[in-house]
Amino acid sequence: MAPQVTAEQFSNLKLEKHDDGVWVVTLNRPTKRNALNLDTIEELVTLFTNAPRAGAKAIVLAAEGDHFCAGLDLIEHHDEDRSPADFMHVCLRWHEAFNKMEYGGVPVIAALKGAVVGGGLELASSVHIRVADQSTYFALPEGQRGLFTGGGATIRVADLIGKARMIDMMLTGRVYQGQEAIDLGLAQYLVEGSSFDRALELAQRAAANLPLTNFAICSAISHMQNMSALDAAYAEAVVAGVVNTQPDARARLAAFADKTAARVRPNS
Ligand code: 1HE
Repeated sequence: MAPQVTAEQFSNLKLEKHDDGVWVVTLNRPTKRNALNLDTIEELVTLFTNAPRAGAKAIVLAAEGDHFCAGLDLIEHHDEDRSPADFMHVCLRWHEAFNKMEYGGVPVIAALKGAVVGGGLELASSVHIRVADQSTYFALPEGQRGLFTGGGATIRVADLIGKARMIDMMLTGRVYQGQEAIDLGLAQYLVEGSSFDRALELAQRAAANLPLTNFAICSAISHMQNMSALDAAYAEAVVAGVVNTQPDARARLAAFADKTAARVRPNS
């Protein structure tokens, strides 16, 4: 049976489901700059574990307030005075949430603004498309806080911008923003207006693809990056065997053949 996902299940996230299958998930601790406490991480695990089988066709990850996410809840971390083992388990829950996002097969598009820092950048780097606005800035302040990344930055941020830049960000507190951040790969879009509006538009476009195709795009590519080239090529052939013969694709192929389907054209 398909799992039920309802807005009432969450208190640190807002959930809005649109008729076209686009879900808007909003980080909802603006007074704490959307810092990630353990409750929020557990809500992200629940949401992103169940969303693929609950009918989500694309998800916009947005944020209340002026900042996308201030990373680890430093106050909770200070108050809890965790043991090494406790914090290791906290990090494993972060990985659970972020892996569900990256490997879940549903396109996730982040509408960034303000601070995307520390664990906030780890969260953002787990989604498939990042849209930045003019206020967005990226940093890894762990170095200055006496901490280290624990939510996947060593894998995903290093993958986006390279290890040398990541090390520099952590050692010196370097901040990236604007076109430079885009050029480095921290986000794919930079907008003049609202990152949310553009993220929603992109989500709507992605939601119009066949779900099985999106599943492959938003799961298989990440898995294949973890494989040897030989195994990845094999897996690609198997995935394409399933996706490219799906019955639902036949109508789209027929539309191309009878010339009713849109052609690919350069941007005007
Ligand atoms: C927080 C947090 C937080 C704000 N944990 N409560 N991340 C950082 O090192 C970033 C820390 N935050 C900041 O640098 C700034 O707060 C911001 C640049 C994000 C926003 O600045 P501003 O001036 O708008 O807000 P503020 O006055 O600093 O904070 C407003 C409130 O949010 C205040 O709470 P209040 O109850 O006193 O009103 C802050 O305490 C609270 N707040 N950020 C808890 N992060 C798996 S390992 C991951 C490791 C990391 O992520 S380390 C990086 C942590």
